[in-house]
Amino acid sequence: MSVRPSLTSLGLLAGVILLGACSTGEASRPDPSEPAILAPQEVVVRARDFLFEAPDTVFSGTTTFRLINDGPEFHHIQLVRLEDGRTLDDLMRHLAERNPWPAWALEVGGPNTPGIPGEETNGTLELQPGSYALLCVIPSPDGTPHIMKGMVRPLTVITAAGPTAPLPRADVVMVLDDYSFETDRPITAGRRTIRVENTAAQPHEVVFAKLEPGKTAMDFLKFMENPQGPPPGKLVGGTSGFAHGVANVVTIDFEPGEYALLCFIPDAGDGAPHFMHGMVDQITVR
Ligand SMILES: [Cu+2]
Repeated sequence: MSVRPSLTSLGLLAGVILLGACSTGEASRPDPSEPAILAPQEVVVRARDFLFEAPDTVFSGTTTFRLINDGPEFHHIQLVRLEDGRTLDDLMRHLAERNPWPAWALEVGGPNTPGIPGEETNGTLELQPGSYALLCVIPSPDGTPHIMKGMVRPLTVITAAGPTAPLPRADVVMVLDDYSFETDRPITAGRRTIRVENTAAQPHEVVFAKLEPGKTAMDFLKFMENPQGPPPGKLVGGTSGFAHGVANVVTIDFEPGEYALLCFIPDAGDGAPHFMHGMVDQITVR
């Protein structure tokens, strides 16, 4: 089946810091005159070859997905919002008939794969009430995307009763475009929260890989194509593909060193992964 660009993407991502609830230590009564400190809803998803363990229904509003990968293959959550009353069955039928990716399945991101099975990544985004699907479009070594091995799961989002949290405050804002990653300031060592936006018409993602000393982003890409010898880097987090107008917030523990930034989304024009169009970058974290 012809899975469109983001379906052959390899996404990745890491931990998100939540707004912690304020603890007074005393059994004090909430003061209605003070605004409540709201934390995002947290949804834990476990992935393994080849399925998701996840709730069927969650509330709308700001939601942190924590993805734990039990492996052994890499797995991410490519979240899509199904519009116009469409269902996951509709999407799978549409793709099985080799149609192009439908406009009614909007990519909204989600955490990309933890670097090593057993590790965890996070991604925070705003969910609107409606019908969603969790997909894993990372390919197996045999080239078959996991979505074709049954790694799909529906998710129903119902309206939250009260107010919901804002997106977590970001240390750095990153803007994705055709075909670039721009940040408003350098990413420094430590646990950093990054708000990622997409200003392009087509979906993009950002995948972070911590490079081994002396290795480059190109070394990492070559290894992904043909894994031989010791890995030149390690996937540490990022977003899955998301459309224009969507924001994802990710938190990653950055160590000093070199990092590769990668987008694997297939191009809307020629189908080549975006890194082939130059959407690959290397940054130094100090
Ligand atoms: Cu891209």
